[in-house]
Amino acid sequence: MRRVLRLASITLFVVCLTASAAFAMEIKLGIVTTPGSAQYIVAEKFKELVEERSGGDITVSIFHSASLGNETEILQQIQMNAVNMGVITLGPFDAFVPEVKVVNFPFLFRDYDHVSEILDGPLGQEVLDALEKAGFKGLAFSENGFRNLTNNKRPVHSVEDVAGLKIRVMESALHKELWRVLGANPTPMGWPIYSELEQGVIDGQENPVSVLKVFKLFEVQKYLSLTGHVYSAHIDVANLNWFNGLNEGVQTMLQEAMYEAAVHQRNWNRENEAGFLAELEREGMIVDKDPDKASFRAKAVELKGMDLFTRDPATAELLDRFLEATR
Ligand code: EAX
Repeated sequence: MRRVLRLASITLFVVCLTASAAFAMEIKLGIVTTPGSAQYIVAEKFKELVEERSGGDITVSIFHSASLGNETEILQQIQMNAVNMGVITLGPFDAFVPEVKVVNFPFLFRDYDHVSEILDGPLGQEVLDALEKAGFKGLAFSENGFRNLTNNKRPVHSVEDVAGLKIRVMESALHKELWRVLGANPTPMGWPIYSELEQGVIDGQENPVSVLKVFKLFEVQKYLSLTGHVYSAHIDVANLNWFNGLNEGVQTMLQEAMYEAAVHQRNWNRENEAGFLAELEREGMIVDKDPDKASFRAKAVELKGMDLFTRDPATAELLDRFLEATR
């Protein structure tokens, strides 16, 4: 009987192997930005690793440059599994899962090492797990980096200089409230925003230096202040049911490949940031490298007591623990 069972299990093993060799799958992955961008670098590395590790059985198709719509629309398509995966800026996740916004709390992290320590640890994992409520499997955090203010009206050194500036913000309640509290006139808009800046529909915007460089915003923005007010992550996600329906070996492979792709991209961003900044200066941007961050911070902390963070108890509680851990 033992032998029969053993034989049966070997046969099963061989059948499974054969089945997996014949297994072919296309993963559709959506991003809003263009080749060369932070999100694209994650997507490209993920594709390379998955195709290599699956011996070509799994292919990854990258839908980029907003061919699927803006980031909110891509998230909706991932929820319906019309698209399986995405590398999406954290801002637009607000509307789907309130807790996620704690990562965008202003002046939360000291520097990039601090970011990795927290987001690769248990608190980061809690944020990824919270996404399941909205039907997303959170796989990893990649990044745009620390966001900085640019505008065409005047140099901004302290928060008083922000008064009345018409600033484009991401489609996120947190970003809108933040810029209102800082004294600006915030206008939520999806990405891209080059022509709105060029036409002067808005005075300014805020993004990490990699974005200013890759999207040539230096052509349409004069003043840059290194405010570093919000750490801008992407969350690398999949449709939860689709992901859970894959066999365990494939799940592990995808999870590992996405984490490695994310770390690869974060390193790219961090290693290149000083070079990008030098290029922005060469292109003629007037850079304030040491703005009065304390003046920004003093106003930005008001967000903690606002509806945005107090309305949902889980969000308020998670923010407290993030603030405690990053103090
Ligand atoms: O990745 O919308 C934004 O400002 C994002 O940072 C943009 O998608 C660049």
